[in-house]
Amino acid sequence: MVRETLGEDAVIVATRDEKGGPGHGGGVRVTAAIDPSDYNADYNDEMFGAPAFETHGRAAPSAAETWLQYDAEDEEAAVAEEITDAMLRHSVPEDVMDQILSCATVIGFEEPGIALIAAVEHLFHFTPLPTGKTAKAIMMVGPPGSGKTLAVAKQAARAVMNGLKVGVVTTDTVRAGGLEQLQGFMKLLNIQLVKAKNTAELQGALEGLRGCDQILIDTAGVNPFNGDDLRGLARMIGAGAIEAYLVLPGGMDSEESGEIGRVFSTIGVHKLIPSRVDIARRLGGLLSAAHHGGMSFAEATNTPKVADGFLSLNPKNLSKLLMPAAYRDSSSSPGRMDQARKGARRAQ
Ligand SMILES: Nc1nc2c(ncn2[C@@H]2O[C@H](COP(=O)(O)OP(=O)(O)OP(=O)(O)O)[C@@H](O)[C@H]2O)c(=O)[nH]1
Ligand SMILES: [Mg+2]
Repeated sequence: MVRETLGEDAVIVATRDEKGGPGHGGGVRVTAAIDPSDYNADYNDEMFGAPAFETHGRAAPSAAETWLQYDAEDEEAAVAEEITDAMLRHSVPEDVMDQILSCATVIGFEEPGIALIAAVEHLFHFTPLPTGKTAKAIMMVGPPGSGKTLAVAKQAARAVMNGLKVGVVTTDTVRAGGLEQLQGFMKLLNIQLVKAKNTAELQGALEGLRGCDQILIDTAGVNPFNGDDLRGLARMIGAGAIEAYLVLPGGMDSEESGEIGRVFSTIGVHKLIPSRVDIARRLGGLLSAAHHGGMSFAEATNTPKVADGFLSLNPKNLSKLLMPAAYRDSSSSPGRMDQARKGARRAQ
């Protein structure tokens, strides 16, 4: 019925059972939307008259009240609408948006902020970078210029501050300037930088740093769509006990980021460090990378300064990045967080 009324591109944003409807003691309220660019004026206006109002980029017909209702008071629809707006602003790809929306709708909170936290908690995983001694070396990988070296420096600085013995290796030995940049950071931290230009040298370096609490590995940027680059990196990851983290900037095209996430996951990268979230207006690409690569969010970088460290990521922080307005008044009420957690579990 929605398609008949609004055209093929209409989407159902929310549905709700209504008590006391005509005939059978109940009914279903459906809230649907279309993009204004998809609105077929001739077709729709002929049937229902021109749209009575526009709601943040979506139009709804005015005369479909018999079965299709838009009610500004309808909290559930308002929740779905606010989350939809945020997802559209961040260019979240449709498949991820659908999952977030249906999850938020199933959970059924009255507040968009809480519903989004619950949906994010249900759909994504979060594994912060280790802050203590680790059995596996931490390797930063990703496309050129994504923020790998800065992430290594931030992690090294934090580990040194925590009193850990840190070893740092770089496999980025060819590119002009690559080495000097990290060497500069490491000098400040009083860490000797070890160079490894191939898998055998990396194995030797890991062996030599066995006594360290944490070993960090910086790598050269790779083209995710180049088989040789990818195979070379896969060999490096397989050189020893290594956990690889994909460092990927926000603000990239969502489809592109999703594909990059998927490609890196095929070579055993299952953790994601979003970078440059301070200079990105659209974070949909990061959700897409995590979703399509089956990756867990580690921590993010949101400053170019080593000493500022990472931005921790959890369902609440990520939701705040996506929809800041929803959290301005609600601060961090622990009761609400519990509610969101229960909701996420219910959805499971
Ligand atoms: N504002 C801001 N700048 C960042 C962030 N992460 C990285 N940068 C900057 O982005 C640039 C590239 O960062 P690098 O850490 O050198 O990136 P990379 O992945 O090591 O680059 P390649 O080794 O060339 O592949 C540097 O100027 C960083 O300071 C961030 O979270 N916020
Ligand atoms: Mg680098």
